[in-house]
Order: sequence, then structure tokens, then C-alpha cells
Amino acid sequence: MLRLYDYLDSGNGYKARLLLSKLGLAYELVELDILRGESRTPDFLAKNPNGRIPALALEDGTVIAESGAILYYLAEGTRYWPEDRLARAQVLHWMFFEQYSHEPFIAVLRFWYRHGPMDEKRRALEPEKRKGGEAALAVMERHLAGRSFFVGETLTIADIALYAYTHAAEDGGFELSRYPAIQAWLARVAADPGHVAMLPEGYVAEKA
Ligand SMILES: N[C@@H](CCC(=O)N[C@@H](CS)C(=O)NCC(=O)O)C(=O)O
Repeated sequence: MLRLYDYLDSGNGYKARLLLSKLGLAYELVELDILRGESRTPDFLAKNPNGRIPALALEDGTVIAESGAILYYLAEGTRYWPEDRLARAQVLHWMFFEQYSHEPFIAVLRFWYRHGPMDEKRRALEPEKRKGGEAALAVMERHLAGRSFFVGETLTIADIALYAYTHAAEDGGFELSRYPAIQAWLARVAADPGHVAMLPEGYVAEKA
């Protein structure tokens, strides 16, 4: 059986959980408390030398790390990874955008707000993080105006990659009401078959 090493409050982990759900694949969830260093133990570093979740262990024990690589591995041969060469390049475009221009701002601010500590050093970095996050949301808003999904007419792993932290951006102090096209797209993604929420009801984020 597939095994997913994860931390429930992680949007990167949620990307894998969301696609696994859409594909109806059974998996064992192994939760690591990343706030207590459980992704930095020798045992886990042997699985992912970068010491980060998510990591997906295949049936033969091979481990795939990095949320985008996990999404690609699972999506190959399914409707979530297009057949057309140009469309595939466009999906990668948005997945790389998510990792370089979106996640480092929106996910990081969300993490600081939820898990803390919001110390002096982080307060000083906050305006730059917010500027980067707003810029990413503005790019998404422009692209989504008049479109249903990021690439083509159906949901792809580009949408899953961007949904994870965008739908939770308000946790990091971003106002999604300023972005109507993004809000409409979030609703479309949430209505797509096999959708699951990121967190169980009543989940309380722990402090670092
Ligand atoms: N680029 C990676 C980022 C993974 C990442 O940042 N994981 C965080 C949780 S969201 C983590 O494991 N942090 C624990 C640590 O760095 O020790 C991906 O997309 O999977």
C-alpha cells in the first residue's frame, strides 16, 4: 500500500491527499510532528534527505518527495495530467509558479500566523512576504478571469497545487474577497468530484 508521510496542517501535504482522494487510491497516512523535529530524524532523513514532508513511499519502498513530484507521479495516465504537450508545459508553468512565487509567501505567512512565534525578525519580514503573496494572487486573478481552470477546461494538478495554499490564504491575513475570479475558481475546485477538506472539523493548529 502507498504510504504518505505528512503533517495535517501542511498545504504541501494536502496536495497529495487531495489527489489521492480524487483517484480513489488507498494509502496509509503517517503523521509527523514537524514542529517537534520529526521530519529531521535519521530515519526520515533516509527517506527524504531534505527533511520535509510530504513524502510518498511506493509499494516497493521507493520514496518520492516534493509535492509537485508526488502530484506528477500520481497523475500520470489520468485526467489530471493532460495528453497534449503544450498543455503539459502549461501545467508545469503553474506548478513552478506555485513553488517559487506563491508558496514562499502565502504558505510561510500562514505558517507563522498559525504556529508562531511571530517574533521581531518575522514581523520585519512580513511586509515583503505580504507583497509577494499579493503579487501572486494578482497574477492568478488576471489569469483566471474568463477561465474555469488554470489550463484547459478541466481540473489538472496545476489547480490542485495552487488550491492548497490559496484556499487557506486568509489564515495568513490575505483577503480573498478582493479576488473574485480566484473565489469562483476555488468554488469550482471544491465542487470537483473526490474533493476532501484539508483539515478535520475542529482541528486546532498547535504552536511551535
Ligand atoms: N517544496 C516542498 C516544500 C515542503 C515543505 O516545506 N514542507 C514543510 C511543511 S509544509 C516541512 O516539512 N517542514 C518541516 C521542516 O522543514 O523541518 C514541497 O512542495 O513539498
